[in-house]
Amino acid sequence: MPDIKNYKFLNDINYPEDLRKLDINDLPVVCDEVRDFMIDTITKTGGHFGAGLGVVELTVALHYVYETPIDKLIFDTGHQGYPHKILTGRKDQLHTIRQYKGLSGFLKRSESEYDVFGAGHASTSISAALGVATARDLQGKNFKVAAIIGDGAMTGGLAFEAMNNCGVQKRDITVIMNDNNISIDPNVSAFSNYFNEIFASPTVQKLRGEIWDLTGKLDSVGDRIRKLAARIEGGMKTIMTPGMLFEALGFDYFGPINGHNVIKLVKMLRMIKEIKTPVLLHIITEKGKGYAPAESDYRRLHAIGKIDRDTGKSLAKAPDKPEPPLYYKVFGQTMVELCRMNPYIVGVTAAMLDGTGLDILEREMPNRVFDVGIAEGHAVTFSSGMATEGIIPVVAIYSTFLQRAFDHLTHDCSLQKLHVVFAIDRAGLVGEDGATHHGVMDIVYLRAVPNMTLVAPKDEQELRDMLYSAIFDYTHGPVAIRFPRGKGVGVQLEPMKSIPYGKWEKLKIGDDVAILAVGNMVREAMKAYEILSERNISATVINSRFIKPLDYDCLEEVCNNFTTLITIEEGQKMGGFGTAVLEFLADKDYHHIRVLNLGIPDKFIEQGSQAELLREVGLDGQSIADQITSFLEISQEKSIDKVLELD
Ligand SMILES: Cc1ncc(C[n+]2csc(CCOP(=O)(O)OP(=O)(O)O)c2C)c(N)n1
Repeated sequence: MPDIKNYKFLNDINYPEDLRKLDINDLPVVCDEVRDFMIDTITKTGGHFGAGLGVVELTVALHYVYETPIDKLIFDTGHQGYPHKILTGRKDQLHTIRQYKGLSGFLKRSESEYDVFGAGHASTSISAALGVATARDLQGKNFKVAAIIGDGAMTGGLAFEAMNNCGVQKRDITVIMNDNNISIDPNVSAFSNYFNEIFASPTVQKLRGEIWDLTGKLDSVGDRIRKLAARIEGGMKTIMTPGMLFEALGFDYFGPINGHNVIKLVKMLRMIKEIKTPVLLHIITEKGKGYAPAESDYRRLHAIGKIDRDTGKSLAKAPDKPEPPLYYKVFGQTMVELCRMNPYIVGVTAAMLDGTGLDILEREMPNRVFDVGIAEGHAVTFSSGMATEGIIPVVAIYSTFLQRAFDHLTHDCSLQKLHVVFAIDRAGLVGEDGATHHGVMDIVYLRAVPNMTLVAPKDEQELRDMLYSAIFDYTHGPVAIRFPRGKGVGVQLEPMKSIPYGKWEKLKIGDDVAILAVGNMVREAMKAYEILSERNISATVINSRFIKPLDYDCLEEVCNNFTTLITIEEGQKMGGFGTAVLEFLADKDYHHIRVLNLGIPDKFIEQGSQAELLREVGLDGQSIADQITSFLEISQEKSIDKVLELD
């Protein structure tokens, strides 16, 4: 464990009860210390950064006012949970965050009783909080429930569904909206535009100042002022808040207040805590607060690798030779080329402009990119609508987040055979973000959808070719292209060409075993091929780039020439590509063929580097070669046993 500085308060704060022993006037120093500790640790280890720095005061105030863990705090998304972890028994382990066997970068019930509800995907907190509040009331228990949600997460439909339901149920629940106007990229929502316009008004600025002063004096002047404050708040609602919206949803709205004034926050939270019906507290914060490089470059410092604390510059060593490009950058650049070829192509993202590489297209052709906010379901149905009118949408969504849009891609897109192209990035094990973010379900759920074509490139050039083919050739319905997080293979990029529909590619010809590998696993299969060759095992390696439809001709040929097949995919094994091959063998009565399916086992995989995790699940070249070797030995023993039985 690295040395922890000599802080005035933080060294003695291990749990919120330690915090609650302090005087309210000590809290600003506590906040400075929490912030300093977080900056010190995370600049050395890497991790989510800007969001946590922005909620230091809020987190301190919440744990000070609420009796956690009896009172329940439910943080949305979880990437802002670092100060919460520091205050809830995990300060000494913060340096392990996002590492193999270390702390999760998000909130996780199994990690701490203070993590009331696990998170990683956005917009769930209000739903979950309402569930907790309902369970409390059903059991006649007595505690407070607060959901903490960012303005970005507020753009997700689930947040609105939950707010709507809160208004009907009228339970004792508090929603704290942390408004920093930033999602990862600048937040895109009519809602946040509305706030911005309101806050720009001079009248509102003046009223805001007055209400802040009043709330600052609440403790000393007591009930009379509290009532006056409430009256002024009431008056302000109609002038300066989206009062109508929140009122219609059944919430009492308070704010906006300065989310970096911890003392005022405490006073406001104490007042709100007394209210027994749905309350929404709107606080204004700054992402990256207190760390100059993060304040000025919130995009880059949303999540960081190891950086120099003083300059904010990356400490990653520059590579000795040029490295292969990142898949998502190749995607973004290819989209520019494609959009230049055809005016009907557009890119669609759900709040991940930078992350998907569509920022590259946006810079070249801003009117050809649509960022719809954290709204994956909407992104898909919106794209389906465009497709009915002849636009060719390329929807770029990470595999893990596309899970949100399953009904949309089934009911709205595939059922109507609409030509929408899905660019499914971060498919496979993503590494440090862990279980909430691995993209390991998409093969399973996409191959079950009629009319869907599902492909996976073996390298970055094949990604380009697949995009080209999906847009110009495979026009009879939706096409999904899954590709991994990280660097390509390093092949020379060349002009795009068509890939024949439904055709696999033989890469190596051997006699002992046939390996059918999907996407990123082709690279590992080729490594395994080399190791197997040294063991005198000769393998055929096939780039099984079409997951749906399978290449039935090639599969037939393989079945007629081999008695041992290996399938490899970086996705859940249960119901995935390997299962598709087994279904084929069963349908065609190829009972003599022994199959080894390699993929992700039936459990959630935690965080670590991609290499560590591939090793853990046996999907790196070495492990693949070892598993094939022992499988072949077993096969051989079995066939000898069979011969003996016959004798
Ligand atoms: C369903 C889903 N889509 C996308 C993401 C990726 N994502 C992580 S944080 C984030 C922005 C959240 O913005 P906000 O709620 O305002 O929190 P802030 O970081 O500004 O504190 C996004 C889009 C996600 N976590 N979940």
